[in-house]
Amino acid sequence: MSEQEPTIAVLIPCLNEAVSIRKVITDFRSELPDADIYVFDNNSTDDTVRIAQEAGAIVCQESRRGKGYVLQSMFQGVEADLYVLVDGDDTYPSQAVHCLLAPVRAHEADMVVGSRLHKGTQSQWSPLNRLGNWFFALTLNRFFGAHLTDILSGYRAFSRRFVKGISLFSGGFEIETELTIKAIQRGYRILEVPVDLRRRSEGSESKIHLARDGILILAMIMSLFRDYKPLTFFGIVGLALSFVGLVSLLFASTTGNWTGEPGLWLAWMITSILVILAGFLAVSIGMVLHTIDRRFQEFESQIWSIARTRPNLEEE
Ligand SMILES: Nc1nc2c(ncn2[C@@H]2O[C@H](COP(=O)(O)OP(=O)(O)OP(=O)(O)O)[C@@H](O)[C@H]2O)c(=O)[nH]1
Ligand SMILES: [Mg+2]
Repeated sequence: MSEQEPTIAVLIPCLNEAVSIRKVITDFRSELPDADIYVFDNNSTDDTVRIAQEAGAIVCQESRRGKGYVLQSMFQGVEADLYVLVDGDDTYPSQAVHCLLAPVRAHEADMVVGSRLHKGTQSQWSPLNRLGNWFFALTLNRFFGAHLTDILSGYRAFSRRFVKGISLFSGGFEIETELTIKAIQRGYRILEVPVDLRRRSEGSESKIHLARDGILILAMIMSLFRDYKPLTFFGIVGLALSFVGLVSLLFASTTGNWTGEPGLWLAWMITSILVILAGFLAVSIGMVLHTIDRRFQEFESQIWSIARTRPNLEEE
């Protein structure tokens, strides 16, 4: 374990945030004077880059457009002991950074999330944003057995073990969902601390498109549910199909040929049987994927125990 003070990197994804970026950098500099502050830009067309450089941030460019790609680059490219992720739109309170970092410093958590919906918070939401966040948190909690209040927060602190150990593939705003689900599934310790969200300043524009990004977030929850819980996913689909097929078959066989057309009645019976078989097939696929998944988990855990013996991947 290192005797020295841990190094801290503040990571700020930024796209056209000239209105607020100077304040965000200055605020975090005064809270964490020794931290390195990185601004990851995506060819902003305003003065974001110039202002960030003037304010003393290390500015990096990401050619692939999207917050998800930017986070992937940050996690791969930035070296530190502790990491803070925060938006460049000055909607999160910099003073809360110590509460976010404390559990990671104390090795009590791998990811601390600044929750805008935690009990006691007074976040300034639009009603649609509040509803969307509540709905996605509820869906994710149901599917993955978690008890989180804010799965989409852009204000987080991470351990190095987390940042270098997690693999992310999302390109856009579904990245926080991927981050949260993978953290749950891989057994990382997640903590939430309350933070109050502020409104964006006058003249600063949101980059999120509620309908498009909402669909991407929901699709991310569903696809990771299928990947990480295949037996439950395909089991539900399979049982539903078998039930529908069975009801249809019972109806057709008990009422006789109500159509008057022998060909149509036969087609109905055959379709019902095929639907039942499709249900059985779905359950079988779920069982096979579940077994493969379990073997992969063992394989991954063995890889980690080998990796931990190498000094640069050792746990702090
Ligand atoms: N580099 C980069 N940053 C991005 C991109 N899209 C969004 N961001 C940044 O990611 C952060 C979050 O984006 P926001 O538009 O604030 O999204 P949000 O916080 O979910 O929504 P609002 O705060 O309500 O607007 C901001 O700092 C954006 O500038 C992108 O494509 N590239
Ligand atoms: Mg924001």
